[in-house]
Amino acid sequence: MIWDCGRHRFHFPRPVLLMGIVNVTPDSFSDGGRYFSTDAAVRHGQELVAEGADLLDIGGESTRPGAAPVAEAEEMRRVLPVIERLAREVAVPLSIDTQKAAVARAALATGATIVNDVAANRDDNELWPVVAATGAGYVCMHMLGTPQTMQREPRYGDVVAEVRAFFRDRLDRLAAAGVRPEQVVLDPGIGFGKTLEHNLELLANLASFKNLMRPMLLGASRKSFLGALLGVEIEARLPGSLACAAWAAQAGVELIRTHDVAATRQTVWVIEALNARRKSG
Ligand code: HH2
Repeated sequence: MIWDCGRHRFHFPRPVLLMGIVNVTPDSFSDGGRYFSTDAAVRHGQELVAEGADLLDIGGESTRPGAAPVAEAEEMRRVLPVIERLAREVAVPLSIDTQKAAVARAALATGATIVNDVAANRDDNELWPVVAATGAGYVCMHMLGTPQTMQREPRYGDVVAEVRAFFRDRLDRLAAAGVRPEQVVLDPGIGFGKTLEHNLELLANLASFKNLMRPMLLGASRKSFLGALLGVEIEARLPGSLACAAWAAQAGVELIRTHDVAATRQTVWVIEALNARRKSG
């Protein structure tokens, strides 16, 4: 399997790819405000690469439940200088975490090669022509509703079946919009319109998305379902986040989005070293 992201290309199977998170926001749920200046964000990106990040995901708008939407010009003001500098200073592919076509277009022109779309559930998805025209990589994430509405009593009949049907539908629509399947990575969107039970069901059944024949991305890092499950605040969610990373790596997930690259790198290395020595039968 291949993932094409502009001038970068990944071949699978290969060791799990770690996507390090660079939030250039004042209000992100776990690290809001810490990397809000361009300098701090760039430095953080460099540190994550030194820790072993294979990609960086740069976002200028928080998607936490109830987050205030950010105007297009402000989002660009936050992320473009960071992307411009990181594109010069690190060798790994850069992803833009945005819901806006204009921000995606500008980010790709500035040095990003992947669009991370948490709003892939929108019917009027204006990002797709941008992704088709540029050949960028595309992360297609499942969300129920919008960040403003998603945690208001989310309901599913069978969350795993519904997310799988969503992926199938989006792969068809993306192809119709001119986005090649090789550009697409699928993400079940942990915490985006899901209860604790929904998140656990999705995690427990990650392997059931494998037959869609596209790489999978998982973002569970420090998320509130871990707080609900374990009764711990954000600063104490690393062990739970690493358990999810180990579980995902074992289930064959190709990309893990994380705030804690060094610790996640160690975790997946152990899983990979053990899998490489497993005797069949
Ligand atoms: N989670 C967050 C943001 N973007 N993108 C993908 N593809 N998958 C995810 O699970 C995902 C995502 C939320 O995490 P974070 O960026 O730390 O917080 P915030 O949105 O508050 O900035």
